[in-house]
Amino acid sequence: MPDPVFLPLSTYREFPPDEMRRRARTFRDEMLRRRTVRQFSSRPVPREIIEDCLAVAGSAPSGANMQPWHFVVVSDAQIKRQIREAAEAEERIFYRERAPQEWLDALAPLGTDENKPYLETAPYLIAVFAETYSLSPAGRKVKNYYVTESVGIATGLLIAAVHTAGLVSLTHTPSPMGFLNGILRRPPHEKPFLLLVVGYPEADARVPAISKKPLAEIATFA
Ligand code: IYR
Repeated sequence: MPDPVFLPLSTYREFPPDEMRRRARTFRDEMLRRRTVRQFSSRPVPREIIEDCLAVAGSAPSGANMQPWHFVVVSDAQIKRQIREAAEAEERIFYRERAPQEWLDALAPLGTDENKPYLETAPYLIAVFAETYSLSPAGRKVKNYYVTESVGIATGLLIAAVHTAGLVSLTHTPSPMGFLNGILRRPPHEKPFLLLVVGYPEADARVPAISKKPLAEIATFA
């Protein structure tokens, strides 16, 4: 093994405490405005916006820096239709047969059902894949570590970037979603992680009356 190479931490910026407070608060307020949306406009979104958001996702920390993710950005109407049809087929079975009553009860406040028109309406579907292993340039299998954690973090950053850009997203998890490998021609060692629907909200979009837990409920200071 070659010796590790270290470089100066040239990208770090320290801020005076007041500015740090202001920045943390500003980001908090910005992120607390984020809502998951299920009514999308078909208004187009420039591809560069999506590229920048994906670069943010790709900046995520990952196990041994393996970056075990792959993002497929779908804007083609035919592929979107194929994805909608396959997702709705799975969801029909989910809502009518697979989901236990307890799960259906938990979903009731969201008002979701098997119809997923946004999979065709929204300008972009970003399919996030998790690479169970990577391939070296020579085509050899390289083990990945903490794949779920890594891809989850990258997806979180992607959602934050999309929101910061002024767009909305929906984390959609048709279950099972193996059909994405077929439609998007991804190899079997790439597991579909979720589908992020991205675009502008419909002009009269409505969101469920749900809220986030307060800080005291989600955090403890020891
Ligand atoms: N995948 C289904 C059901 C669903 C499940 C959970 I957990 C949600 O938070 C929302 C929906 C669907 O997309 O409708």
